[in-house]
Amino acid sequence: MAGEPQGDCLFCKIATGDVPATVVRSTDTTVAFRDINPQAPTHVLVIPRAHYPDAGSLAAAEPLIAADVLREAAAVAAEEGVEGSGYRIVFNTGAGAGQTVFHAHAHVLAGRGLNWPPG
Ligand code: IU
Repeated sequence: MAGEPQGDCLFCKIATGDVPATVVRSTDTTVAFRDINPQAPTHVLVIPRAHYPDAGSLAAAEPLIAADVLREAAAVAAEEGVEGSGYRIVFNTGAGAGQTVFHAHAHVLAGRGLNWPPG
């Protein structure tokens, strides 16, 4: 069923605590944890606890939880002290765009120059 945990999904296991991660924030609907392979001094992932393969399918099925993910991304930036210098929220969607984990997640990136357009 849509949103249900998937046994083979790493981020579902991080959400339940079955796989360890460096969690920085947690709510009833979301978990934020440090990326294992950081691409910037601040690199935190925000995931919904519910399993959807990407941000678009999450927003279509659970718009309030999609909003929770965005609110938590901003809260991470505030906690990391990067609001003033700026930060980027990225949702890679599809393998062609670099998505490798098919459980919706926002990357929160900050702490270095962030070029535009992104690579
Ligand atoms: P992507 O947008 O699907 O490519 O992002 C997946 C991210 O998940 C990527 O930045 C990985 O470094 C990160 N990650 C992680 O933090 N912990 C893990 O065990 C695995 C991937 I696998």
